[in-house]
Amino acid sequence: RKADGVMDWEDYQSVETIHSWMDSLQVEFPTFVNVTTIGNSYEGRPMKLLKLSKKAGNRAIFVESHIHAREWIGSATSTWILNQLLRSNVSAVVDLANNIDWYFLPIANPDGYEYTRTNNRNWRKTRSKQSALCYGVDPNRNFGYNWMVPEEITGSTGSSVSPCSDVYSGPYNFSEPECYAIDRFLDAHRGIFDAYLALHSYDHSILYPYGNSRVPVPNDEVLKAVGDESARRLYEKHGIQYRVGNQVFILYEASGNSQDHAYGKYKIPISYTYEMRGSGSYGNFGFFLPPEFIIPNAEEMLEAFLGLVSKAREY
Ligand code: ING
Ligand code: ZN
Repeated sequence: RKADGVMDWEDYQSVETIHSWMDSLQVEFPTFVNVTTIGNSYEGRPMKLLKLSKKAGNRAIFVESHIHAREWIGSATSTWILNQLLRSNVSAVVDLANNIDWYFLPIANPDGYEYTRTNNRNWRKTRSKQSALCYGVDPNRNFGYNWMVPEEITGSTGSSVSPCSDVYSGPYNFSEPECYAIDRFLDAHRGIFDAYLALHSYDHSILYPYGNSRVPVPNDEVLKAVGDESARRLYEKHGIQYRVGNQVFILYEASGNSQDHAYGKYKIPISYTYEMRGSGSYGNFGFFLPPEFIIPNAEEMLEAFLGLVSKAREY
């Protein structure tokens, strides 16, 4: 183990360690790494975003991770992949780094993450005060597109109007500054993104819009084919089988999530939520995935990204 405050992937790292590591990358690679703060969390922590761009005119991919506080594997994985994009000599990875602009938001819910490190390991939401007794909104139910719109058949929004619920939608859409910051950033960068990837845990699945509808989206076949290739490449690394499909069919109804917002409002055509390790083959750890699984999970997710990009280039 390295000293506290030094970035590695043998353990989960604090918000501060991850953010200062991001800043150090900008110092190390000043010509192609740029770190900005796209907003502040409810408690005032920066929402740090890293842009990696090696070539003018590239299309771009947005990677959102760790929007749910207890899903620690999210930021551990996105930072590992980012590190590979910066340092790997593997030609397929170098190709990804050179020919795509990458925007990484490793910790989309910094208040929640810190709370899980200090108070309650099982916290999911943000940390905004919502009622006399209850805190937090589910940030993945707080986005504006189809916010609180029920699914046609079940009538379920997959969210709750109760401030004490773990899937509380919030008093209004974008009540949470974390979600609003993402929305403002996407609004200011319309038209540059071909893909929006949200990293969660745990289920071993690749989900796509809409979270409140079983009606196939116009490019459902593309999303299925690209997702299948991503899952195939992931499987080849360590043998974990991911399911691929519409969010409602694969998991459950969930309106107001970021994947739907990116797809529906900003017309980003490839929009997925990856539900990564925690269940199944390697033990039922749930959200509390031991740190020795960070690198295996990240390795297979890098393969998943390689598969996604190679297949998406056919369209
Ligand atoms: N699962 C996601 C959640 O927000 C999800 C599932 C994905 C819903 C994409 C909507 C869109 O509930 C976890 N584990 O957070
Ligand atoms: Zn989640």
